[in-house]
Amino acid sequence: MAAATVVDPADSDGCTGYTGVQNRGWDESQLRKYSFPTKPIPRLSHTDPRADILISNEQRMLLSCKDTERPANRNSDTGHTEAFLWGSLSELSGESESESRVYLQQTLNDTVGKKIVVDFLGFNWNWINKQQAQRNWGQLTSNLLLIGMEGNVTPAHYDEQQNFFAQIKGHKRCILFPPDQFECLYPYPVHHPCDRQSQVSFDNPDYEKFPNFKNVVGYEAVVGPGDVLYIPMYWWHHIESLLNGGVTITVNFWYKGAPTPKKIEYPLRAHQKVAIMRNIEKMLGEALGDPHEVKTRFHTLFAMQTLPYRQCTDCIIHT
Ligand SMILES: O=C(O)CCC(=O)C(=O)O
Repeated sequence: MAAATVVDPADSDGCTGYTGVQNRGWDESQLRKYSFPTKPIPRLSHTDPRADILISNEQRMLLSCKDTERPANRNSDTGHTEAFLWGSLSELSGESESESRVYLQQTLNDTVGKKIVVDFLGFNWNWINKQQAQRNWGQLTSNLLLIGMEGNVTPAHYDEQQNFFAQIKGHKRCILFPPDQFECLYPYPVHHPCDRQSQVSFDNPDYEKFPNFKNVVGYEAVVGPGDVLYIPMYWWHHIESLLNGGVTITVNFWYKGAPTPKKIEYPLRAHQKVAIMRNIEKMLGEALGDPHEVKTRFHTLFAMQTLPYRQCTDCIIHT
């Protein structure tokens, strides 16, 4: 079994992993324990030119942008904003005394309340608009407001959009995996309701069913108020609100990726291969008229790929 999560002080990019143990507002005991190793996600100031390079290369990175956004719980003159957020959360749960977990995930629009909208407008839009323009990303499709209880976990999944993940309150541990680890993470089929999510339970991995999970290596960071994590399109992410860390609040910014280049360059990149496989899976499901048949057809196809060519053609002729 692989070693437990490792957090090195610096990584190969030469950037600092964590900015120091003191005053970071959390400690290792608040992190869940997993069987796979991780490396730190580089942490840079949003004014550092190396940040631009990493984002351009679609590499995960954490921006310390204390002035990039003004968190909801800091911005209000009256302090009512936080109370308002709490109000929304307890209304949603309606059972604040019970054991059950609640996680409010609400698209930011003008129904969320004036104070939140005003806070949201205080974000450093110059910076983020510049990022969007420089990378030729498409439109900002949505912002999700996430208000969660301590210990909440969002299981590993990937999105087909670029994501700036802005932490407002509390701390979250984010473990990212690049698209080339697709084979280690065993996503559900595209027609499944859990499409884009890993089938592997991180708490109790079934290595018989998912043997390549033994090879998985993550990149991790704990984000706190004022941090913005760049989660590149197609990168897997597992996110947990720290144990005993109180309520967490995040706002993400989802952007459509840059348009596909007219001239495709080879070798293809890992995320392009994932996109191709998704399209094939979708098309096959539609053509067969039953997504459940996709698995059988794929098995037959792959079994044929492993046969010597002669045997393979015999098999076609005889059936
Ligand atoms: O913060 C979370 O719990 C999940 C957020 C997420 O998956 C995302 O922003 O894509």
